Amino acid sequence: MSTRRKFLHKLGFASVALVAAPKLFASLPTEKTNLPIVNAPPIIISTWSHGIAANEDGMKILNSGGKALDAVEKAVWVVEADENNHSVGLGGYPDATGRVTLDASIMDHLGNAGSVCYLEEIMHPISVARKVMEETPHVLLAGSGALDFALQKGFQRQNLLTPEMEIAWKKWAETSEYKPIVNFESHDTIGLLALDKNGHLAGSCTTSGMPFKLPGRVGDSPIIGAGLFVDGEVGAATATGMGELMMKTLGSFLIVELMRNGHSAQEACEMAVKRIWERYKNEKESRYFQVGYLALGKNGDYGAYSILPGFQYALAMNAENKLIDSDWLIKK
Ligand code: SD4
Repeated sequence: MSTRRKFLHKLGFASVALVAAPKLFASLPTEKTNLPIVNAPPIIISTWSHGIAANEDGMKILNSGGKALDAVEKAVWVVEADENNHSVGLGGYPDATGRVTLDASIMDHLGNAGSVCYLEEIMHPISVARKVMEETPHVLLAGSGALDFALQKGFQRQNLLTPEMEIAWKKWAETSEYKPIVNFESHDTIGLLALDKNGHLAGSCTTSGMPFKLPGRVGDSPIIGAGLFVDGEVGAATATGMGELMMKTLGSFLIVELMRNGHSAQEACEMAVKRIWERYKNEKESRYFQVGYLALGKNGDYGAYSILPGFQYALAMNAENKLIDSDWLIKK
């Protein structure tokens, strides 16, 4: 190629870059900051019926002018500490070997993130995740390293396997049939999103994962972008259900990106659910696949959608806190 042609060639690229620039800038987060308010903060949205109690605690913080980050951490404590909830913290189902292992993540409006996975013997993994976010240069600590870190930070070690869950595990162990299928009626991970009076978003997600999972299995909840994603300029999303499906599609990240590109929170949840279904519907056990997504925009727009019926979420705003049945995809 002649020098002149090389020059023109380069110039060609330069002009393409200039033409493309407005498009690139159009997708920058700042474009979303002036969206009209749909619902005024404070708002909290969370998964399942236990979300009602969690929202209530979180709203006490937000109504008194507290931060979304504090609300999303403290709100889920009530569920982590509830031994009657069998998918989160104390009283969670153990893995196939009888060990209760926990996954949790937290994000703030600045894009800071912290998470823990395969953590044992700590009742509030969400608070360990927050410490990872605020007091280490890392995002995710796993297993014994996460436990050592928690103990160093003053968390107390405690047995999380309740007598009831021990009996359930022993009964299961008689046949030890392992199916990585989550029945949609037995989900109860908590994912919770909050928008505070300053317009700041935050999110949290905490779980003991799938009952009798293979030892070492980690789900979507501690994976940033899968079980939780927050972009303070756009919106936040969280997930419950069969974690492998969210992990393979990075569903929470996808929802926030769809919102960034102009979709409502509801549309974004629906598109992320459809993405899963279109790709995995032909798998053998797909009739059992359940995923529920929640989304909350910086402007107070919210959405929820699941693959199968049965997903419920708790919405607190305008001095109300109510349980709502989500819409779903497979209607037949
Ligand atoms: C997981 N997503 O570990 C979690 C399970 C769940 O309600 O949401 N259960 O795959």
